Amino acid sequence: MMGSRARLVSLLLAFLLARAAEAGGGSGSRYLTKDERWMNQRLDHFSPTDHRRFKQRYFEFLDYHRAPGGPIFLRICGESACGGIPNDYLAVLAKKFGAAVVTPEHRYYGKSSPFKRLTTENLRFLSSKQALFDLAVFRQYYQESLNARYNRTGFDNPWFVIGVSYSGALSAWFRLKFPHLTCGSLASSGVVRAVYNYTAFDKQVGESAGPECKAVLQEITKLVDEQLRTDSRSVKALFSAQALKNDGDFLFFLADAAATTFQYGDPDSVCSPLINAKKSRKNLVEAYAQFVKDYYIKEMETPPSSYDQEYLKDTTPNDSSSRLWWFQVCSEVAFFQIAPKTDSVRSARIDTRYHLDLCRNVFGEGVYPDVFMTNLYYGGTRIAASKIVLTNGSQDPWRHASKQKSSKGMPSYLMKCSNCGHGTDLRGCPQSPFRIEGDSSNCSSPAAVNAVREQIAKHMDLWLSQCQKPSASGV
Ligand SMILES: *[C@@H]1O[C@H](CO)[C@@H](O)[C@H](O)[C@H]1NC(C)=O
Ligand SMILES: *[C@@H]1O[C@H](CO)[C@@H](O)[C@H](O)[C@H]1NC(C)=O
Ligand SMILES: *[C@@H]1O[C@H](CO)[C@@H](O)[C@H](O)[C@H]1NC(C)=O
Ligand SMILES: *[C@@H]1O[C@H](CO)[C@@H](O)[C@H](O)[C@H]1NC(C)=O
Ligand SMILES: CC(=O)N[C@H]1CO[C@H](CO)[C@@H](O)[C@@H]1O
Repeated sequence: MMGSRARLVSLLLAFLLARAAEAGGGSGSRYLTKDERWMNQRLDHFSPTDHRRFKQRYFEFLDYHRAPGGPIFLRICGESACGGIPNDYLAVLAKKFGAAVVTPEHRYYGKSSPFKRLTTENLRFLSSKQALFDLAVFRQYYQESLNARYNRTGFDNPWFVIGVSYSGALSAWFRLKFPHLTCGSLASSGVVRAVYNYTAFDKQVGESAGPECKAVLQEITKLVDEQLRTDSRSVKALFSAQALKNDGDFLFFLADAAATTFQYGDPDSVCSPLINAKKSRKNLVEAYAQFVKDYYIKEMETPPSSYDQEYLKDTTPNDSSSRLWWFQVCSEVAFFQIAPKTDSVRSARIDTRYHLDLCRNVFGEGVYPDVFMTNLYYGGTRIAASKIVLTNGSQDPWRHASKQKSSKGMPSYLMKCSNCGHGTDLRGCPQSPFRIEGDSSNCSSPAAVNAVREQIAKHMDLWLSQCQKPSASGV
């Protein structure tokens, strides 16, 4: 597949990992498997009259499975094409527990789209609620296919759901809505709380950068804002982003480029060159442009065009994930990464209006996120579930949308280190490029990460052993 590896990363895309793995090619060991399988999925789980179906892609990996009774890990794929099952820390856990790993692709993304044309009308079945029901149906389908393989009926293996980022939220919500279908859940950097004006994102970027780097980033923001007013063509050209006609799209692209480094545990890549430029009195905007071009555009393979609202309007794009995730943002979860009123790192022009205008421009009148209803449905941080382990990385701007306080049956762990970011428990440090088995040795505190991994394994062990096998009758 062509295109970016990190496109629209701070929209929360967890797919950096998958893309990085894909880009590696050849080696094969970056994926446990890439063998596609298919099931027939129901298009609308909530309509009594619409019985249409679509093809949903999935992957299975049985090499470590202690057959026939061993656990099954349902690794949830989120807001990106799902090209296989990555060989990250979950592989270590699967080996340890003798687990099978199965991964269905999220509806609409990658090869699992019910429609060729992604018009707003056709996107109406794209929601977390439909996706959760897909997972439940898949879980039953897969259990039955495994039973058929072992020539048995009514048997239920112990299941455990796992996800990172948006799929981390799905993992927690799956345990909430379908507790009879899983023994427990791991919600790694799981954004279980939909947030409308997500100012905490930018605040965390500033904190993760530290005072010196933050001050330089703020100075650059000021300079770019000025240059946009006087000569927007040349400042955009400096960043190879002249295609972005809308200043908001351009500023969002610039903000994301820096945020990505903190989110994925690589803060030096932006802070070192900028602090050096500041010390040697070099042109700061030029220094930032160099970083954006070398790191974000080239290394992370993020084309500026993926921020272009004109591109997002395309209903048959080469890479659909940006449009699809924006639809979920604009209809369900918002996470508008706006500038805080004071002391922001990003431009103050990235505000609520910018996001609402984008939603209307790209998807049409009437598409805006009802965050209140989303949190009413799932509970936000007051999610009333059990047997969910939540993990977060200290430098990750997304952790403020997760549940960072433990409560009964739902332990929450924070991994603290200078490069602990999004999904560090499964991905190690930095979180991109991809590390086989989520190597934690380059985390600034491997002990902090390994301690949380031990807790995950402990809870998995306990909850799998406590798992009530629901009787086959009645399901
Ligand atoms: C499957 O089970 C049935 C009923 O016990 C038995 O007759 C049949 O031989 C089994 N088939 C295989 C392939 O084990
Ligand atoms: C889409 O892919 C085709 C063929 O790979 C390419 O020629 C075209 O430029 C791409 N379009 C965009 C908008 O990236
Ligand atoms: C979000 O911020 C805007 C101002 O930027 C304000 O008008 C709006 O009321 C806020 N919405 C919520 C839900 O906090
Ligand atoms: C860890 O860091 C060292 C020193 O910077 C480097 O040589 C090594 O390749 C890194 N290991 C991984 C797995 O990234
Ligand atoms: C269990 C744990 O480490 N909880 C911490 C998570 O992070 C918040 C701060 O954001 C702390 O207050 C909690 O103690």
